[in-house]
Amino acid sequence: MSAKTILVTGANGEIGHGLIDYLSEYGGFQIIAMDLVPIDEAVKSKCHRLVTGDILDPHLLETLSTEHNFDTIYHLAALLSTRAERQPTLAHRVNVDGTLNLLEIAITQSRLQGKRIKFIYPSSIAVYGLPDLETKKKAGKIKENQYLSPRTMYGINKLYSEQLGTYYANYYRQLDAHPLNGQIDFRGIRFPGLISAATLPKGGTSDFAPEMLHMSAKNKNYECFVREDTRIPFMAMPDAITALLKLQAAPAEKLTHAVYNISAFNPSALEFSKILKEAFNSADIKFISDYRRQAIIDSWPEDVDDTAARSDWSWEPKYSLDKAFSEYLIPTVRKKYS
Ligand code: AKB
Repeated sequence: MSAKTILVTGANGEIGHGLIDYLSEYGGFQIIAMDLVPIDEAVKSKCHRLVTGDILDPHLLETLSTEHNFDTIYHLAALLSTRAERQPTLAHRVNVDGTLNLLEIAITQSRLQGKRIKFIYPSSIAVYGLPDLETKKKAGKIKENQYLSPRTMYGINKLYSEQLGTYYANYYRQLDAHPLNGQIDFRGIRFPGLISAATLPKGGTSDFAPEMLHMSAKNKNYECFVREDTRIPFMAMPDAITALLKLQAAPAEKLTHAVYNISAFNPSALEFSKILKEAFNSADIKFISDYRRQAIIDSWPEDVDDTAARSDWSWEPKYSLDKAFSEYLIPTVRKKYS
């Protein structure tokens, strides 16, 4: 069987690295890795082709589309929540117009190949907007259709892009004599904060947890920018990669949603710091809340209800909180910085 060609945008990001590692280890895929800056050394050798370029450049995307037959597009490129607040118009261009360009390429590819193209999209808990802390506490695990009033440019971009994907999959050019809908198989996951032992995120607001981990492992002081009682859902990076692959592989007839919540654990920032202080005796973590970034995190849910993902495509995290720290995060960062 010939290798399936997979386009990965945002290949240098945290999810990009993990996904490329996994796909190349698993075998049977030709990975076309694309990023705004040259593809990192760590993943270079695992890809069939490296593309340095902008998802806002339709000419580049069209050229790529004439040169390859994509089976699946993992559209990972995005500006995360903190960076998007600082550069809102750029964020809108990258997060929305960039997604639109990729959806257009998926349509072109489906016409050229005469088949449905899978479009896998990482969305975020940032699509939710809880009005205040009391509501957040009371709401507990929230479902996919609740509290969809994002407060950030990034959350708005993600929610709208989910809807764009659903539109392209179901209603695109619906007035044409031969409408093109049904040619894209759009599937999304609303990720919680992700924690990788290998890489650090850039420009997110859930970054306090991975930063705390990496700074503690490096014996450096860390000033955490949220309050001790701050609680949002998190997940270990290997589970995030597994989730993308599982959703990609799920039979279409089993899917009841276009976009799914998934969750693994949700310690408070204080609980998180205690685990790290136990693992790294010299860890020095202070809580100095930045009220602006805190407000963003306070608008995100304490936890999400992932029942639909569990029942439709057997989502189940491998890493509970204890297991994530004892079997993945702590041993891997120790090795990384030793
Ligand atoms: C961010 O903090 O912006 C991201 C996210 C939760 O989507 N990590």
